[in-house]
Amino acid sequence: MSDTNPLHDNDSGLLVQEAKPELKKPPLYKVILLNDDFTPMDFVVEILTDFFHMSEEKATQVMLQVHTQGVGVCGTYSKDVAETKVHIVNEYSREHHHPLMCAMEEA
Ligand code: TYC
Repeated sequence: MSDTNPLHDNDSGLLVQEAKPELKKPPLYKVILLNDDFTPMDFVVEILTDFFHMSEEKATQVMLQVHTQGVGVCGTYSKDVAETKVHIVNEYSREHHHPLMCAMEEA
């Protein structure tokens, strides 16, 4: 009976290395907001509704989480999307003269 195992090269008897499947998924990143003493609460809620598509209620919850715990998660994204969100939010805050800080960390 002939050998049909793809790991065996039937002519030479040498093993043929199969390509390993690529198992690793690209990492995801959490976009986070940091608390400060100066940014108005309404402005933070506006950021969360407008840039992270949260309802007013969810945005208020997340804003209060940041206000009381120091940090809160706006969402989880691919690296490119997270970098863009961080950039846009920080630019928008600077334009409005608020010290709000948005950052990202690997999920
Ligand atoms: N601590 C701010 C205040 O009392 C409100 C605030 C919430 C600021 C969340 C930043 O990411 C933040 N006005």
